[in-house]
Amino acid sequence: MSEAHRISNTAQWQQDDASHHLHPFSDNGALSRDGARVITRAEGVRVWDSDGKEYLDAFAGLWCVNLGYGREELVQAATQQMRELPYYNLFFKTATPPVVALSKMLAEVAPKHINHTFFTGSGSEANDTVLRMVRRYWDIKGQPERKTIIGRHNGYHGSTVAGASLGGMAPMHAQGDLPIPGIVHIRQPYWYGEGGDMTPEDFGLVAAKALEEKILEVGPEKVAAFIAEPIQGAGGIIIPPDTYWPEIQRIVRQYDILLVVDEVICGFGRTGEWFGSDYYGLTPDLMSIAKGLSSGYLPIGGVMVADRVAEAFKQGGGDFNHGFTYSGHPVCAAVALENLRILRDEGIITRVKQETAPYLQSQLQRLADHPLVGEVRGLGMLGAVELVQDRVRRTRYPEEGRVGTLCRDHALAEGLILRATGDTMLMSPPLVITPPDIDELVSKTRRALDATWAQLQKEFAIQA
Ligand code: PXG
Repeated sequence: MSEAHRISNTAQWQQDDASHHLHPFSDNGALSRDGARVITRAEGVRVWDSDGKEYLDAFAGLWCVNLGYGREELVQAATQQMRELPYYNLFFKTATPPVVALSKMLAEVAPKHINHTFFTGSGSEANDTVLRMVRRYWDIKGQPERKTIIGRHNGYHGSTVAGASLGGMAPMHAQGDLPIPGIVHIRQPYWYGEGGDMTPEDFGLVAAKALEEKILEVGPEKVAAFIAEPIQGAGGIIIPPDTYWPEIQRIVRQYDILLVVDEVICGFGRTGEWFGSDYYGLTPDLMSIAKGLSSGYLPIGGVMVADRVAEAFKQGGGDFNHGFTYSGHPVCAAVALENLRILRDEGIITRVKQETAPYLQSQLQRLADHPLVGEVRGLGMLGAVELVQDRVRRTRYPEEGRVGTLCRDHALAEGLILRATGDTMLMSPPLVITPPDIDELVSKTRRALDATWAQLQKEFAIQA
């Protein structure tokens, strides 16, 4: 730690932060007044703030620290690569050893028909790359009129112009005249929120058929691709009914449009398989990756490319005029490679599938009888607890997001980090979380729900 950091303290950090730092996805005015929480260190599944308070990080940073914090092997991989070759680019017919090794290893763990990766610095850059690749692919194929990409309402594909446009987050579209032309959206497969009286199976088919309807509306000869997360993460851990993905897969095949699966959250073990596509038996043409690729230790993302698309690029002739200074940064690649090696050699994903995910899901279901809880849903190392005012009618409290924020703050006071999307509490813990940590996670969540419930009862008593 530098001298300046050692003599600093929480109040000073908060003041300097408020004076000089604009935070992502934050109300910076409110944050300046309240003061940011300053996180100073981490180990395993836990982080500590600048006052020494300990938190169980049930959110793995931001859906990304799959291996947990403090893995010395990753520090060593970075240090060694920094010494040997801290930077070189991949343009002008150049490669570096860590990038070659990482590309090979990714091909080994990905579905069989996917054997190439194009590297980026983040998930957003991956999805910007998707847009360029998809359109270039159809150019090469002699169908340049195929330009339109179909995404989903409430999907999240990043915060750059193309990423936010492919995503379907209305508050993001409202800032910056998005989406850009050539991107349209269909409904999400959110049974609890939108399925009404339908069975999940029937609703899954209805939500999938929306893709076919949109393809016919746009004109099949103009549609280039469909992009979706296997399970919507930031949108609220929306797990599609079992009928959804098989029908989507049928539709993209019938109309010969590219299937882009955004694996930024679901990739690298989150579902108990290497990829969400493995879990659902999908055959994507492109997969966006980031986050768990390096467990968040360094920024790296990419687009994994199926053989039919990679071959077109190789045979199609000419340059692909796209890339970043930090495409496949060697230090990030070395860390990602070590991260994947550990995930594989320690059998972490198998343990998730066979032991810890079933345990997490069974324990979470114990929260379903809480008076605040409308639905508990989860899959793999993903869990969501949806808070409602009326459990029978599935109605929410007024001012959507307020109760979720209350609950999140009560959880923080308990020493538990959860994320709230609207009034749904989300968790996505490191894959290395153990059964005793899961017990702690669930009991702290229950205490946060109790405290939120007590507060709401008090408010209603005063109003009555
Ligand atoms: N795709 C998906 C599915 C994501 O979840 C991105 C792409 C973009 O990745 P980068 O590395 O550019 O951030 C993401 C990122 C939230 C939240 O509040 C989620 C993300 C990012 C920021 C906030 O849940 N996911």
